[in-house]
Amino acid sequence: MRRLRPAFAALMLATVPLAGPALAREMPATATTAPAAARKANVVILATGGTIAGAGADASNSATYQAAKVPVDKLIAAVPSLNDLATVRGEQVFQIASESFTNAQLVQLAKRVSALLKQDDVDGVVVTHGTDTLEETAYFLDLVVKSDKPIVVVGSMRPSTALSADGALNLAGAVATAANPASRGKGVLVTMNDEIQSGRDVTKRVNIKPSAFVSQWGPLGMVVEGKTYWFRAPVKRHGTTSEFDIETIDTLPEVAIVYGSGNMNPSAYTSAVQGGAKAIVHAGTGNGSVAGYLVDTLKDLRAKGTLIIRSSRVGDGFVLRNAEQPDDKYDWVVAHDLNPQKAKILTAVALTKTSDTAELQRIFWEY
Ligand code: DAS
Repeated sequence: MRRLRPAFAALMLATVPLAGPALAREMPATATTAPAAARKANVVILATGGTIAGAGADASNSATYQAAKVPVDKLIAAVPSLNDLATVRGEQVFQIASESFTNAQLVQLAKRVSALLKQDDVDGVVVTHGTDTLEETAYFLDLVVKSDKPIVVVGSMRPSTALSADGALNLAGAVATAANPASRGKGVLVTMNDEIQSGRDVTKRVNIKPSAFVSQWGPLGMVVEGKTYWFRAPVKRHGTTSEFDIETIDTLPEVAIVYGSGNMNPSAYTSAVQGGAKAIVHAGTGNGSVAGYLVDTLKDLRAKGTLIIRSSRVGDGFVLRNAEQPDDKYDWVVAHDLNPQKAKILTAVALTKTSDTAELQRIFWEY
């Protein structure tokens, strides 16, 4: 084959759509292609703000910029190849940096997602979101939206104005994943940096690079050039197998996190309860350890009705029940492998149904 001059080859590549019919024709004969009659999936993009909607003053600004500036229609218009992947439309639910999310906004977003997925003409939902609390929103939706249709939460680590911005490709990956029937029943998904992560497991581990999002049990798969590749499926309850339903939840109880370190002050816990917390997630050192001089404070708070959940400030692993502390004796709960922020979400959801510690511990084992 005549060798193409590099510049011409680059031009050719630039005109190849990200995915869709052209790529399908080039797939090997063994690849399965959807029946010609199959319509493109209908995907709704719910925009909430964040860096993926951010804008900086200069292309060199990959970390200095303003989040939550670009409206959803511009996000969609910036990636024309989305229309090769699905029929998409956008709704601007919020325009905020995600560190500012409140429980009321979490509930409002989940109710909108639930309502859309009940519609026969909606095949999947993508939520564009800031990265700071993306993992909490993804887990919340995983717990309370009773649908097996794909829900994909996506953000970006660089604003669209920056060199090597990651938002457009992350959004394309999210739409491709939401449009693909193979994504059904896998719980809420997060597509960042070509990987498909479980909304339950994923966490933001680095604060300034595109590979920021990781799951200690590994990604579920990858999305590359508009196609999804799966290697794992979740085993924890979610969506239609969850006992929780956003249709029956209007508010979430207050849950506080107290971060463990040396030289703690018991007032961090008592003031959280005075501030309205119904439960405290102790982000303990190591295996959810509790300083000896704190034990009586936590026992006293438990005796007065506050739930105590032992998590860990350590990113990976899981807290063993009755190891560092006699949880059975103190009537405390362990967060298993959930980090403190995920444990806070599950505790708040669980408290909409029960405050029984045996039930809470069962819920932490199962979700
Ligand atoms: N402030 C961050 C947020 O909105 C920006 C981002 O990373 O999306 O979560």
